[in-house]
Amino acid sequence: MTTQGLERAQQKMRDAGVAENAITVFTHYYGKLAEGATGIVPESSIRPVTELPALADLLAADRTPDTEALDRTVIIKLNGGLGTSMGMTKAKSLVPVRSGRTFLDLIVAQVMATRAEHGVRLPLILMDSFATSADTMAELAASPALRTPGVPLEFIQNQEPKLLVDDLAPVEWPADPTLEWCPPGHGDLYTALQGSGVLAQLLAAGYRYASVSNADNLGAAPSAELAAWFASTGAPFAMEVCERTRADRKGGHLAVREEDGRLVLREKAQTAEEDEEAFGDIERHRFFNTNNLWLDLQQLSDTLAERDGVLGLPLIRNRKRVDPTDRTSPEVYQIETAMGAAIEVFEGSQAIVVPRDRFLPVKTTNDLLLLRSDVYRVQEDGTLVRVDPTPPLVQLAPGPYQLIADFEQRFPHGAPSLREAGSLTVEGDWTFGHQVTIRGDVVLPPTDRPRTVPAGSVLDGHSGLPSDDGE
Ligand code: UPG
Repeated sequence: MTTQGLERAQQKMRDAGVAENAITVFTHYYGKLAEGATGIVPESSIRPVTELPALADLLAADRTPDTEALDRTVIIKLNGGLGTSMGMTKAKSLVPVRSGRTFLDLIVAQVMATRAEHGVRLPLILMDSFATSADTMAELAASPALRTPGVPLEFIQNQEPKLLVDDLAPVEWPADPTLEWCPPGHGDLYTALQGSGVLAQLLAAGYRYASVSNADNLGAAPSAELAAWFASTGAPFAMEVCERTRADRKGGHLAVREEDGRLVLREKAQTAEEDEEAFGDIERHRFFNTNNLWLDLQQLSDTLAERDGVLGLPLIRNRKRVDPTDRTSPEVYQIETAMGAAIEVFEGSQAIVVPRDRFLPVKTTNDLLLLRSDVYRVQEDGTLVRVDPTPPLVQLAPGPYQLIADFEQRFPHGAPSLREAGSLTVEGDWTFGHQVTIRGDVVLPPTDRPRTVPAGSVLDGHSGLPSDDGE
């Protein structure tokens, strides 16, 4: 039954023109899935990571970074996701962050500024998907100076068939055949780099290192210090981690595998129900993956060659409906892998604790509001500086604010001033007028009709409700 399912899936991939190395990788994971693998990493199989080197200490001990390593580095941004949790139909990186400048504009500014400062080549390459490529390339056409000779601006990640939970056959969904496919998660980076030929191209052009990060993390600016550190270690792979805080409920954490003492990454999706408490224990598992990674491209290429293109990252089995909006549609598995999980694959992988400002992810409209507010200042070089040492906690009601279009409508004049806020909790449907200021802890209560926070209001924890302008 499953052999037939596998053959049909492989054929479907060939017919769609998927690269052979991606079909080999898919076949590996299909085998794991058919054997009943769940990808779960039990708490009993790992122990906490207690000590790691910190960038801050290295810098204190060190000198001005040598820029030789940076000149052999390429910047890769993961840009394949659509921001579906924010209701987007294009890449999240195309959302305006500040003064009409998008994530992508700021990423380009960061790269150009670093090139100018250090006199380095520093190509920018995006890992796009079929869903994000056209829009992203259209936007980048406005920055011709970004191009680096001999290096493409993007490579496209693979796609694979969703598999029926019942018999692991590729699902058929004639109502919308595009829903029969899914991306294999960002662990596909390695397969896509190899299959697209970009890995070989970069090595041939004399590049040795890649600094990879999520396009939605504007904190991951190019770093000469980290490039120099990574090159000096000779390690094949390094992960930038941050100390977890109570706010970090999502994201994978680092651990040591009991069996062989290797560093491993455990994602939420790989945690058994009975281990959820341990997963969330930030004193036990102190470090989380920022998804800012450093790769030695030569060692990556050698390892891929040795293993027929299969790094063997741990599988993430994602159970969904073929049409996520239709609860009666068949249940499917999507086989995924996480890019950071490669930490366990390479002998001698490293992890380094970086300051929190290298991790500025935008996963929700709460994050976006904060980034758009006066809590952050945009610098000439495209980086964001936090002006307020303790940023407020923003919690917007999912109904009116979760989807980006609804969110934009309710903040037509941009974000309110949040510099003096402790927290902003919006429980109802409130539209914010021009130049609203939030101080202390403010809760806007549920509403029975859409309401307005009048222009120029100053709300503080004690002032009560804004006087509605009657809309
Ligand atoms: N992405 C792709 N292709 C995919 C899936 C995702 O390009 O197939 C991109 C996506 O556009 C985004 C980035 O990858 O820019 C991250 O994707 P996301 O789904 O937001 O990742 P998370 O689930 O947040 O988790 C990653 C790591 C986790 C880490 C966290 C930090 O897996 O270990 O803690 O990022 O934000």
